[in-house]
Amino acid sequence: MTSEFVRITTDGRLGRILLDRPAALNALDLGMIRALQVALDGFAARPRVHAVAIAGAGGRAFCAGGDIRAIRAHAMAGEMNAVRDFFAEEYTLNAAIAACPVPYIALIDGICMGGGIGVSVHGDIRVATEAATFAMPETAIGFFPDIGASYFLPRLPGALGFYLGLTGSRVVGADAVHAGLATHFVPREGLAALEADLARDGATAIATHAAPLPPFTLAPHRDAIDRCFGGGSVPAILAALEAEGTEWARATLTTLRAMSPASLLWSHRLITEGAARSLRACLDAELALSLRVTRHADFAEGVRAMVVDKDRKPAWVHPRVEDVPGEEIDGLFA
Ligand code: QUE
Repeated sequence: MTSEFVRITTDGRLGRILLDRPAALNALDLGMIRALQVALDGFAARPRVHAVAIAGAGGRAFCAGGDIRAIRAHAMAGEMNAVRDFFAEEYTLNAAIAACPVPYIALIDGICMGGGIGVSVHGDIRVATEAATFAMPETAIGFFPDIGASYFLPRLPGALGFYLGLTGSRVVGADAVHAGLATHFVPREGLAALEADLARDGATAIATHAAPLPPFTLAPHRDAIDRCFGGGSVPAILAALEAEGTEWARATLTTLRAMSPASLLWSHRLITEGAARSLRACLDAELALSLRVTRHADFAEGVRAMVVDKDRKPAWVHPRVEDVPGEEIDGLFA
Protein backbone atom coordinates (compact mmCIF):
# COMPACT_ATOMS: atom_id res chain seq x y z
CA MET A 1 0.00 0.00 0.00
CA THR A 2 1.55 3.26 -1.13
CA SER A 3 0.29 6.82 -1.51
CA GLU A 4 1.46 9.52 -3.90
CA PHE A 5 1.35 11.83 -0.84
CA VAL A 6 3.70 9.82 1.41
CA ARG A 7 7.41 9.42 0.66
CA ILE A 8 9.21 6.58 2.43
CA THR A 9 13.02 6.37 2.39
CA THR A 10 15.87 5.12 4.50
CA ASP A 11 18.79 7.39 5.26
CA GLY A 12 21.60 5.82 7.28
CA ARG A 13 20.09 4.64 10.55
CA LEU A 14 16.92 6.62 9.98
CA GLY A 15 13.66 5.46 8.42
CA ARG A 16 12.14 8.58 6.93
CA ILE A 17 8.51 9.47 6.29
CA LEU A 18 7.61 12.65 4.41
CA LEU A 19 4.00 13.82 4.30
CA ASP A 20 3.94 15.32 0.81
CA ARG A 21 0.55 16.83 0.15
CA PRO A 22 1.39 20.51 0.56
CA ALA A 23 -1.70 21.79 -1.32
CA ALA A 24 -3.82 20.34 1.54
CA LEU A 25 -1.28 21.29 4.24
CA ASN A 26 -0.33 17.60 4.34
CA ALA A 27 -3.75 16.64 5.77
CA LEU A 28 -4.17 12.86 6.01
CA ASP A 29 -6.50 10.94 3.72
CA LEU A 30 -7.16 7.22 4.16
CA GLY A 31 -4.53 6.26 1.57
CA MET A 32 -1.89 8.24 3.49
CA ILE A 33 -2.91 6.63 6.78
CA ARG A 34 -2.55 3.17 5.21
CA ALA A 35 0.83 4.08 3.70
CA LEU A 36 2.05 5.31 7.11
CA GLN A 37 0.99 2.05 8.77
CA VAL A 38 2.80 -0.01 6.12
CA ALA A 39 5.90 2.18 6.48
CA LEU A 40 5.96 1.72 10.26
CA ASP A 41 5.54 -2.03 9.97
CA GLY A 42 8.28 -2.15 7.33
CA PHE A 43 10.76 -0.13 9.38
CA ALA A 44 10.09 -2.24 12.48
CA ALA A 45 11.19 -5.32 10.51
CA ARG A 46 14.54 -3.76 9.48
CA PRO A 47 17.25 -4.08 12.12
CA ARG A 48 19.38 -1.34 10.53
CA VAL A 49 16.63 1.23 11.11
CA HIS A 50 17.39 2.64 14.57
CA ALA A 51 14.79 5.40 14.53
CA VAL A 52 11.91 6.71 12.44
CA ALA A 53 11.52 10.40 11.57
CA ILE A 54 8.39 12.00 10.12
CA ALA A 55 8.19 15.50 8.62
CA GLY A 56 5.92 17.56 6.38
CA ALA A 57 6.74 18.89 2.91
CA GLY A 58 6.25 22.41 1.63
CA GLY A 59 7.47 24.58 4.48
CA ARG A 60 4.03 25.65 5.77
CA ALA A 61 2.66 22.62 7.58
CA PHE A 62 3.67 19.45 9.33
CA CYS A 63 0.10 18.14 8.99
CA ALA A 64 -3.12 20.17 9.28
CA GLY A 65 -5.41 17.28 10.22
CA GLY A 66 -7.52 14.63 8.60
CA ASP A 67 -9.67 14.54 5.50
CA ILE A 68 -12.65 15.95 7.35
CA ARG A 69 -14.35 17.09 4.16
CA ALA A 70 -14.49 13.50 2.84
CA ILE A 71 -15.75 12.25 6.21
CA ARG A 72 -18.56 14.81 6.15
CA ALA A 73 -19.54 13.71 2.64
CA HIS A 74 -19.56 10.03 3.68
CA ALA A 75 -21.60 10.75 6.83
CA MET A 76 -24.13 12.87 4.92
CA ALA A 77 -24.52 10.03 2.39
CA GLY A 78 -25.06 7.52 5.20
CA GLU A 79 -21.83 5.72 4.28
CA MET A 80 -20.94 4.98 7.88
CA ASN A 81 -18.68 2.05 6.97
CA ALA A 82 -16.42 4.53 5.17
CA VAL A 83 -16.46 6.81 8.21
CA ARG A 84 -15.59 3.85 10.44
CA ASP A 85 -12.75 2.71 8.15
CA PHE A 86 -11.14 6.15 8.25
CA PHE A 87 -11.24 6.66 12.01
CA ALA A 88 -10.52 3.02 12.91
CA GLU A 89 -7.38 3.00 10.74
CA GLU A 90 -6.28 6.46 11.86
CA TYR A 91 -6.61 5.56 15.55
CA THR A 92 -4.89 2.20 15.04
CA LEU A 93 -2.00 4.13 13.46
CA ASN A 94 -1.91 6.44 16.51
CA ALA A 95 -1.63 3.37 18.76
CA ALA A 96 1.07 1.85 16.51
CA ILE A 97 3.12 5.04 16.82
CA ALA A 98 2.86 4.85 20.63
CA ALA A 99 4.05 1.22 20.44
CA CYS A 100 6.80 1.82 17.85
CA PRO A 101 9.76 -0.39 18.84
CA VAL A 102 12.37 2.21 17.81
CA PRO A 103 12.34 5.93 18.67
CA TYR A 104 9.70 7.73 16.62
CA ILE A 105 10.73 11.31 15.97
CA ALA A 106 8.34 13.97 14.66
CA LEU A 107 9.96 17.07 13.13
CA ILE A 108 7.24 19.71 13.46
CA ASP A 109 7.94 22.89 11.48
CA GLY A 110 4.65 24.63 10.68
CA ILE A 111 0.98 23.87 11.27
CA CYS A 112 0.24 20.78 13.35
CA MET A 113 -3.44 20.26 14.13
CA GLY A 114 -5.80 17.40 14.86
CA GLY A 115 -4.64 14.34 12.93
CA GLY A 116 -1.18 15.95 12.67
CA ILE A 117 -0.91 15.87 16.44
CA GLY A 118 -2.06 12.23 16.22
CA VAL A 119 0.95 11.25 14.07
CA SER A 120 3.39 13.12 16.33
CA VAL A 121 2.38 13.35 19.99
CA HIS A 122 2.33 9.57 20.57
CA GLY A 123 5.97 9.30 19.49
CA ASP A 124 8.93 9.42 21.87
CA ILE A 125 10.45 12.61 20.47
CA ARG A 126 8.50 15.62 19.15
CA VAL A 127 10.76 18.39 17.88
CA ALA A 128 9.07 21.78 17.47
CA THR A 129 10.55 24.82 15.72
CA GLU A 130 9.66 28.49 16.18
CA ALA A 131 7.43 28.10 13.09
CA ALA A 132 5.41 25.25 14.62
CA THR A 133 1.82 25.89 15.73
CA PHE A 134 -0.21 23.27 17.55
CA ALA A 135 -3.99 23.15 17.99
CA MET A 136 -6.86 20.76 18.61
CA PRO A 137 -9.58 22.86 16.90
CA GLU A 138 -12.36 20.25 16.63
CA THR A 139 -14.97 22.00 18.79
CA ALA A 140 -15.06 24.65 16.02
CA ILE A 141 -16.38 22.03 13.56
CA GLY A 142 -18.78 20.21 15.88
CA PHE A 143 -16.45 17.26 16.40
CA PHE A 144 -14.22 16.52 19.41
CA PRO A 145 -10.50 16.17 20.16
CA ASP A 146 -9.75 12.66 18.87
CA ILE A 147 -6.56 10.82 17.73
CA GLY A 148 -5.90 9.90 21.36
CA ALA A 149 -6.51 13.41 22.69
CA SER A 150 -8.79 12.01 25.38
CA TYR A 151 -5.64 10.21 26.61
CA PHE A 152 -3.03 12.97 26.38
CA LEU A 153 -5.09 16.10 27.12
CA PRO A 154 -6.14 15.13 30.67
CA ARG A 155 -2.47 14.24 31.33
CA LEU A 156 -1.10 17.70 30.46
CA PRO A 157 -0.19 19.95 33.41
CA GLY A 158 -3.13 21.30 35.42
CA ALA A 159 -6.17 22.07 33.29
CA LEU A 160 -4.16 22.94 30.15
CA GLY A 161 -5.63 19.97 28.27
CA PHE A 162 -9.20 21.10 28.89
CA TYR A 163 -8.22 24.64 27.88
CA LEU A 164 -6.55 23.51 24.64
CA GLY A 165 -9.19 20.90 23.76
CA LEU A 166 -12.23 23.10 24.37
CA THR A 167 -11.02 26.47 23.07
CA GLY A 168 -8.97 25.08 20.17
CA SER A 169 -6.33 27.68 21.04
CA ARG A 170 -3.14 27.59 19.02
CA VAL A 171 0.17 27.37 20.80
CA VAL A 172 3.58 28.06 19.25
CA GLY A 173 6.44 25.57 19.24
CA ALA A 174 8.12 26.58 22.49
CA ASP A 175 4.75 26.69 24.27
CA ALA A 176 4.03 23.17 23.01
CA VAL A 177 7.19 22.00 24.79
CA HIS A 178 6.12 23.77 28.01
CA ALA A 179 2.67 22.18 27.71
CA GLY A 180 4.10 18.69 27.05
CA LEU A 181 2.83 18.32 23.48
CA ALA A 182 6.39 18.55 22.17
CA THR A 183 9.64 17.41 23.82
CA HIS A 184 12.40 19.51 22.22
CA PHE A 185 12.75 22.99 20.79
CA VAL A 186 15.04 23.24 17.76
CA PRO A 187 15.24 26.38 15.60
CA ARG A 188 14.16 25.84 12.00
CA GLU A 189 17.66 26.74 10.79
CA GLY A 190 19.03 23.78 12.77
CA LEU A 191 16.65 21.12 11.41
CA ALA A 192 18.75 20.00 8.43
CA ALA A 193 21.81 19.45 10.65
CA LEU A 194 19.66 17.55 13.17
CA GLU A 195 18.34 15.26 10.43
CA ALA A 196 21.86 14.56 9.16
CA ASP A 197 23.01 13.66 12.68
CA LEU A 198 19.95 11.49 13.31
CA ALA A 199 20.78 9.53 10.14
CA ARG A 200 24.39 9.10 11.30
CA ASP A 201 23.97 8.53 15.04
CA GLY A 202 20.32 7.63 15.66
CA ALA A 203 17.97 9.28 18.15
CA THR A 204 20.70 10.24 20.67
CA ALA A 205 21.70 13.06 18.28
CA ILE A 206 18.73 15.07 19.50
CA ALA A 207 20.59 15.99 22.70
CA THR A 208 23.16 18.14 20.90
CA HIS A 209 20.57 20.05 18.85
CA ALA A 210 17.92 21.10 21.37
CA ALA A 211 18.06 24.88 21.93
CA PRO A 212 17.28 26.71 25.17
CA LEU A 213 13.54 26.96 25.59
CA PRO A 214 11.98 30.42 25.19
CA PRO A 215 9.52 31.40 27.96
CA PHE A 216 6.00 30.00 28.12
CA THR A 217 3.73 32.70 26.65
CA LEU A 218 0.78 31.20 28.57
CA ALA A 219 2.63 31.63 31.90
CA PRO A 220 0.67 34.80 32.80
CA HIS A 221 -2.58 32.81 32.41
CA ARG A 222 -1.58 29.45 33.88
CA ASP A 223 -3.29 30.04 37.24
CA ALA A 224 -6.46 31.36 35.60
CA ILE A 225 -6.50 28.39 33.19
CA ASP A 226 -6.36 25.93 36.09
CA ARG A 227 -8.91 27.93 38.09
CA CYS A 228 -11.42 28.16 35.24
CA PHE A 229 -10.88 25.00 33.19
CA GLY A 230 -10.53 22.65 36.16
CA GLY A 231 -14.16 23.43 36.96
CA GLY A 232 -15.49 19.94 36.29
CA SER A 233 -18.22 20.88 33.79
CA VAL A 234 -18.69 23.23 30.85
CA PRO A 235 -21.21 25.43 32.71
CA ALA A 236 -18.74 25.66 35.62
CA ILE A 237 -15.97 26.69 33.20
CA LEU A 238 -18.16 29.39 31.64
CA ALA A 239 -19.22 30.67 35.09
CA ALA A 240 -15.62 30.76 36.30
CA LEU A 241 -14.56 32.73 33.22
CA GLU A 242 -17.42 35.19 33.80
CA ALA A 243 -16.25 35.59 37.41
CA GLU A 244 -12.61 36.20 36.43
CA GLY A 245 -13.41 39.58 34.94
CA THR A 246 -10.11 39.89 33.04
CA GLU A 247 -9.48 40.71 29.40
CA TRP A 248 -8.09 37.20 28.91
CA ALA A 249 -11.21 35.63 30.44
CA ARG A 250 -13.52 37.75 28.25
CA ALA A 251 -11.59 36.80 25.11
CA THR A 252 -11.61 33.13 26.12
CA LEU A 253 -15.39 33.26 26.72
CA THR A 254 -15.89 34.78 23.26
CA THR A 255 -13.86 31.92 21.79
CA LEU A 256 -15.85 29.26 23.65
CA ARG A 257 -19.18 30.89 22.75
CA ALA A 258 -18.31 30.52 19.05
CA MET A 259 -17.81 26.74 19.34
CA SER A 260 -20.55 24.15 18.92
CA PRO A 261 -22.24 24.11 22.35
CA ALA A 262 -23.04 20.41 22.06
CA SER A 263 -19.46 19.74 20.98
CA LEU A 264 -18.10 21.50 24.09
CA LEU A 265 -20.26 19.20 26.24
CA TRP A 266 -19.37 15.91 24.56
CA SER A 267 -15.70 16.91 24.32
CA HIS A 268 -15.53 17.83 28.01
CA ARG A 269 -17.10 14.51 28.99
CA LEU A 270 -14.76 12.50 26.73
CA ILE A 271 -11.62 14.24 28.05
CA THR A 272 -12.80 13.78 31.64
CA GLU A 273 -13.43 10.06 31.13
CA GLY A 274 -10.10 9.67 29.32
CA ALA A 275 -8.16 10.53 32.48
CA ALA A 276 -8.86 7.03 33.82
CA ARG A 277 -8.44 5.09 30.53
CA SER A 278 -5.48 3.52 28.73
CA LEU A 279 -4.55 4.94 25.31
CA ARG A 280 -6.22 1.99 23.54
CA ALA A 281 -9.39 2.40 25.63
CA CYS A 282 -9.39 6.14 24.83
CA LEU A 283 -9.06 5.41 21.10
CA ASP A 284 -11.89 2.86 21.30
CA ALA A 285 -14.13 5.39 23.09
CA GLU A 286 -13.20 7.99 20.45
CA LEU A 287 -14.09 5.58 17.63
CA ALA A 288 -17.50 4.90 19.16
CA LEU A 289 -18.13 8.63 19.65
CA SER A 290 -16.91 9.51 16.14
CA LEU A 291 -19.59 7.28 14.58
CA ARG A 292 -22.31 9.09 16.50
CA VAL A 293 -21.00 12.67 16.36
CA THR A 294 -20.43 12.59 12.58
CA ARG A 295 -24.20 12.05 12.25
CA HIS A 296 -24.99 15.08 14.44
CA ALA A 297 -26.10 18.16 12.50
CA ASP A 298 -23.42 20.29 14.22
CA PHE A 299 -20.69 18.24 12.52
CA ALA A 300 -22.08 18.69 9.00
CA GLU A 301 -22.65 22.39 9.74
CA GLY A 302 -19.30 23.00 11.42
CA VAL A 303 -17.28 21.44 8.60
CA ARG A 304 -19.43 23.34 6.11
CA ALA A 305 -18.78 26.68 7.80
CA MET A 306 -15.07 26.23 8.61
CA VAL A 307 -13.74 23.97 5.83
CA VAL A 308 -16.16 23.76 2.87
CA ASP A 309 -17.76 27.22 2.48
CA LYS A 310 -15.33 28.94 4.87
CA ASP A 311 -17.92 31.58 5.88
CA ARG A 312 -16.98 30.87 9.53
CA LYS A 313 -20.64 31.40 10.50
CA PRO A 314 -21.94 28.04 11.67
CA ALA A 315 -25.61 27.83 12.73
CA TRP A 316 -25.46 25.33 15.59
CA VAL A 317 -28.47 23.15 16.48
CA HIS A 318 -28.50 24.60 20.02
CA PRO A 319 -27.36 28.21 20.22
CA ARG A 320 -26.02 28.05 23.79
CA VAL A 321 -24.57 25.40 26.11
CA GLU A 322 -27.54 25.99 28.40
CA ASP A 323 -29.91 24.91 25.58
CA VAL A 324 -28.40 21.47 24.96
CA PRO A 325 -30.59 18.72 26.46
CA GLY A 326 -28.62 16.50 28.83
CA GLU A 327 -30.18 13.39 27.24
CA GLU A 328 -28.68 14.36 23.88
CA ILE A 329 -25.16 14.11 25.32
CA ASP A 330 -25.95 11.05 27.47
CA GLY A 331 -27.28 9.29 24.38
CA LEU A 332 -23.95 9.67 22.57
CA PHE A 333 -22.13 7.88 25.40
CA ALA A 334 -24.73 5.17 26.04
C1 QUE B 1 -11.21 22.72 12.69
C2 QUE B 1 -10.77 21.44 12.44
C3 QUE B 1 -10.17 21.09 11.22
C4 QUE B 1 -10.04 22.10 10.24
C5 QUE B 1 -10.51 23.39 10.51
C6 QUE B 1 -11.08 23.68 11.73
C7 QUE B 1 -9.68 19.77 10.92
C8 QUE B 1 -9.11 19.55 9.63
C9 QUE B 1 -9.02 20.61 8.71
C10 QUE B 1 -8.42 20.49 7.40
C11 QUE B 1 -7.14 20.94 7.17
C12 QUE B 1 -6.57 20.87 5.91
C13 QUE B 1 -7.27 20.35 4.85
C14 QUE B 1 -8.58 19.91 5.08
C15 QUE B 1 -9.14 19.98 6.34
O1 QUE B 1 -9.48 21.84 9.05
O2 QUE B 1 -9.78 18.84 11.75
O3 QUE B 1 -9.26 19.40 4.03
O4 QUE B 1 -6.72 20.29 3.60
O5 QUE B 1 -8.66 18.32 9.32
O6 QUE B 1 -11.55 24.94 11.99
O7 QUE B 1 -10.89 20.48 13.40
